[in-house]
Amino acid sequence: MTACIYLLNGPNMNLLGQREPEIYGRKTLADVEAQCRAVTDRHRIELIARQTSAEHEMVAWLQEARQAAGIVINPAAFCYHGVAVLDALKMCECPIVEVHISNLYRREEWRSRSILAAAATGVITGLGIDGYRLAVEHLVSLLGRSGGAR
Ligand code: CA2
Repeated sequence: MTACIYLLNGPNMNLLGQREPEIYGRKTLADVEAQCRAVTDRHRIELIARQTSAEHEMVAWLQEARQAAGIVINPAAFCYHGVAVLDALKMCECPIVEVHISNLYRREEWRSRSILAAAATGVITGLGIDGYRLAVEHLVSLLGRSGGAR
């Protein structure tokens, strides 16, 4: 069976590259996906990339991803109030990397209080869109080591 990594983005991330470029840069979500897919293709891993602004949809995708090889998620604003997303993340059996494009610790204090971070295996924040690719590379390396256990 082909291993599969989920790349999930939360509310408003469809506008990446079009809004607040001074914070989030000018690359789009399609660019993010292409960079991640370049890694997964090289390792013959399937990449499922999705974005939603609806919490129930994110929850459904996390349930679907429970036994994937790994999840890379930029939950965006869900990380501040998405209790249903938190519960769904806790049900996942695979490693999870929470990614934020901006450095949450250099911004408003409230932005650094992700309620989801404790459910993630690790968090990457402030490395721009490179963070997504690095997260995928990490998940791929885990697969090589142990078959993807958390
Ligand atoms: O830095 C990140 O990746 C964020 O997760 C982006 C979220 C923000 O709420 C977090 O604090 C940090 C979403 C920002 C608003 O949506 C935008 C999406 C694309 C471009 C500009 C804004």
